[in-house]
Amino acid sequence: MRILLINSPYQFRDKTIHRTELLGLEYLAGALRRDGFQVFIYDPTLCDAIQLDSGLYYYGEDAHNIIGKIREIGPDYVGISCHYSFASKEAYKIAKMCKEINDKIVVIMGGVFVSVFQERPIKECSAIDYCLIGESEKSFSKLLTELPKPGVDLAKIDGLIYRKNGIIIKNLKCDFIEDLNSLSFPARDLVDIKSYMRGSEVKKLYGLGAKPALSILTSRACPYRCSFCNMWMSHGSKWRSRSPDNIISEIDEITNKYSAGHVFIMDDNFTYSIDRAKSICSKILEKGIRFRWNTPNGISVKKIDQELADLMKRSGCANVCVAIESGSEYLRNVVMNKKVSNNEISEAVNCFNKADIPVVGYIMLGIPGEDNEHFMETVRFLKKIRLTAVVVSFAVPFPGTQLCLDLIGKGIIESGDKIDEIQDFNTPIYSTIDFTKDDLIERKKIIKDMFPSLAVLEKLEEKYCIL
Ligand code: B12
Ligand code: SF4
Repeated sequence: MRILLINSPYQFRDKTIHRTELLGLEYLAGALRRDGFQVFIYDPTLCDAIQLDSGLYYYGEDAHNIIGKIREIGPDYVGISCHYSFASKEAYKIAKMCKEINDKIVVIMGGVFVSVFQERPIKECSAIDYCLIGESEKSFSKLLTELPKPGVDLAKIDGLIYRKNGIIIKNLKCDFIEDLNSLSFPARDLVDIKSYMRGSEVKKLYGLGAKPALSILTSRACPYRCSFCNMWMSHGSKWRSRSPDNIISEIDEITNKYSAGHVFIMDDNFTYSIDRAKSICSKILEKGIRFRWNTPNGISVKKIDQELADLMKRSGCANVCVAIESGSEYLRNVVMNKKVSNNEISEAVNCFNKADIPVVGYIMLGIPGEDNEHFMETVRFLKKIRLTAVVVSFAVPFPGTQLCLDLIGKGIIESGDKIDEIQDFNTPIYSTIDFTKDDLIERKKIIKDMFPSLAVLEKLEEKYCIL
């Protein structure tokens, strides 16, 4: 059986190159290959963006090339990965192309967009045969094994969405992989890995600029439930970890076989277990693996101590991103449910400062209930702690989140479909009771102007990085 996994092209207003490897597809490919399937990965976004008449940029190859590639591979099954609303229309086009090429091709869609919107893609696109919710290494393999069997019972497949007699049926997603060490490493040999590594060089993503970079996941999921976060819909609510030895073997592979000099740790909550984080850093030192790393997805600052910060530094950490969100404890903890005090944040930032690790603070504006006094609390707090730079975002009401429910409750948005309006991340998609969209944009600028741009990280990397 030939399985083709395709990443969705997308349209976006920003002309930025986001080329980091697709860990989700590489993990799926690794799992399917181990289970005996012949797997191919195709990422049509690995080309220059084209400006459309609408002013948006199209990130993807043209239909002719995509059709040519699908024909060339001749798959029995096509798995389309779609993470974002702004990629969904292009994902549907690929599903239709598959059916036009050969209506026997079975089309399956997965990724964060499916995990969040669940039945919506299969309702909106008749060319999609199946959707799988959330982490899918096990469920995808099971689906491919079961489908050819006569009298197959689809009700057994975890997180599957399918049609039966014209009705759409959704199986609950319950089964998450407990032993992450049992997974194959991402199948980096099935993609043009150098293109992703070059992408990282070109974009100088996340302040790690000097060397080709790859990504790694040392754990999955996060047990917290911040009001704006929907990661539990993809990866569940139980934090699951790989063992330090398993992680070190992959880092060894990334740095030796693929010659990456930088590693992005993409976990949802890398520092959930401080002892585990220390043990990973100690193992890197013990094995003498030399590379630079950082945590662009942000880390939780609960329980950070000086020993961890020092170990991070010595093992090659070039900078950290910490999730602060707001200087108002009321907003951060009561409204956003983050449960992190200003004191914990200040102490963690101090530990990183002492270890000479530059710290980027993530700030969020547009949370319902935020007024000017809360905003000023944020400004005052940011003046008190020693951050190197900040990233300021506008809150996005992802369906399934408390934030989305709160905004619907207050009559600010009508439904979770509001995120369909996102075409860039510099424009808020709603006004709050206290702030218009322009007020929010102005406040973002006030905070950004308090700090140097992220480019400062590249200079600091060269100045401070010991490896
Ligand atoms: C790495 C990453 C990126 C990378 C690459 C993304 C990519 N295409 O893989 C970069 C830096 C480019 C990126 C950019 C953005 N990202 Co991003 N990113 C992530 C991050 C941190 C990790 C993704 C990952 O590798 N996960 C680990 C793998 C194992 O999980 P996975 O990808 O979900 O794949 C599993 C399942 O989804 C499923 N699956 C996936 N594909 C398929 C396909 C089929 C057929 C099947 C059956 C199953 C399936 O099985 C996989 C294996 O278990 C996630 C957060 C997260 N923890 O997932 C955010 C996340 C996906 N990003 C997000 C966002 C918003 C963005 C940006 C829009 C941010 C911005 N401000 O610009 C941009 C988008 C620009 C773009 N289109 O490139 C959101 C999406 C939110 C949503 N839709 O609800 C997330 C969830 C973070 C968040 N909570 O806000 N991102
Ligand atoms: S700590 Fe991060 S991953 Fe966990 S719920 Fe909050 S935002 Fe989501």
